[in-house]
Amino acid sequence: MTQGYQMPDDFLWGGAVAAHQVEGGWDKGGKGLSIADVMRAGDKNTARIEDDEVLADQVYPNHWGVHFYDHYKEDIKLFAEMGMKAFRTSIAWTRIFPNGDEDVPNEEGLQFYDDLFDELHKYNIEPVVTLAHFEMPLHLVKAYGGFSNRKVIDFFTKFAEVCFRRYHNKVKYWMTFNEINNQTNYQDPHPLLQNSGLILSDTDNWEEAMFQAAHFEFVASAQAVQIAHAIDPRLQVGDMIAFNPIYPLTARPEDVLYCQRAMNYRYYFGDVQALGEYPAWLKKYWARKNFNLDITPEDLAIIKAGAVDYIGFSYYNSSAVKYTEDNPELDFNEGANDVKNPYVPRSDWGWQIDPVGLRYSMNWMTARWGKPMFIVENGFGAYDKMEEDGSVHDDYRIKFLADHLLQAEKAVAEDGCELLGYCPWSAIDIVSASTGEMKKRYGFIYVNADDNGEGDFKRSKKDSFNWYKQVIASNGADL
Ligand code: BGP
Repeated sequence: MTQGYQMPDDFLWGGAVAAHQVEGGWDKGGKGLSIADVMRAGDKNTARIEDDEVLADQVYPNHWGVHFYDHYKEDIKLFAEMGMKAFRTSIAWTRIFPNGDEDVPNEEGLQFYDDLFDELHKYNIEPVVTLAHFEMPLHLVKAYGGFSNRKVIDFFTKFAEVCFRRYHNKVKYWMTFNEINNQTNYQDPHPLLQNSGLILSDTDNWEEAMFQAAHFEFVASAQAVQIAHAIDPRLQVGDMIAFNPIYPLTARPEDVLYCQRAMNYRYYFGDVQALGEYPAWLKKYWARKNFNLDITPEDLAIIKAGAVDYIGFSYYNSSAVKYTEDNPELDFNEGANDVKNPYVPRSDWGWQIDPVGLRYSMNWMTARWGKPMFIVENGFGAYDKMEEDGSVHDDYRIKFLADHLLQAEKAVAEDGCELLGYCPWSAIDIVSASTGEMKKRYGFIYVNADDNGEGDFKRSKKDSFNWYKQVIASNGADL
């Protein structure tokens, strides 16, 4: 056992999932089709394949998830047994507005989340809710082009307002867009996975399209923050940033400068959402690239007035970069300058495992944004093996989580960073977002199902279940 630090008394120990990866019930309760519902499974380490409709002969893992839609009571009971004080999930936009552009929300969808939040409160578990976790209504993508279209701001803010009004007495902690900065990966072949619903084949300049869509999301997010505060000043609305620190491979000044630029590029999202302003370097960058973005003075005023209350972030890995001669302007150049860091190991999916990077990241964010933080994802995707007697010995996951938690606790106890809570990914095994696999498991609770949705979906406690129970009971001291 590792000796950790006790966290503050009101620390939110929890677990996280996202609606589309856990619920299933894709066509139940009046739900519409979301972009997640047309994503087929990929192979290991490959992106999922997006269709623009559901094809009869294909497999779509999000259609069943892990049947949480029908089994959430059983699962929440297990979360309570672990002692969880918080549970992060998302509201599937298409349960509330099946197409995204209706005038009236779907009551059956609203009722589902009322019941879910009530069930959590029965056990004193605080819901932590993301509004858009890779779940845009497919209709908004096909009919409007997703967030490339300014009109989609209004559809999102209407959805947000309906949720805040309905649930403000049940949900205090909100986030607007999950991992909003992951769209810097848009050259990857899975654009629909992200929140903005951009279809890259329709654009000849992916980068300009990305900046434009991100801008409309910033406006939508900042408006949502203001709406939440007007409805109920107790509400806390965060952004959600995928944080993986980028290191320079060496002390060569060009490597260090390149690294700084890569960090600026990847985390300007946090600058805009936390500080309410675009950084100066970015305006120069757009000018140099001749980008012509639709950004009005009114938009900038909304962004300024809608800064977030806290920084929600996911942390899985770190990366390293190296200057290359073919990039003399030191422009951010996705992938091309990424290199292996010789000092950190990698997971079976190639993700670099770096607990110390979490402490570094928390200090970096504190210095840059000066807001409380909330770790809303951190976890280890691995192949788990169920033994004959039903046990799962996931000591590698326990080690990963203990190592990371220790660093997070040091950031709080020794460095003075403010951390609201810790919701590791994932509370229970779910469908992988990037590959659609079930065999890439993250949970404390094993779900007996395979990549094709075969199995009885029975829940079993892994060793990490009991470990996390002890962590929570000791308030972080026994890791
Ligand atoms: C984040 C997402 C989650 C999640 C997690 C693990 O990017 O917010 O939805 O799934 O990463 O990723 P994966 O499932 O691809 O292993």
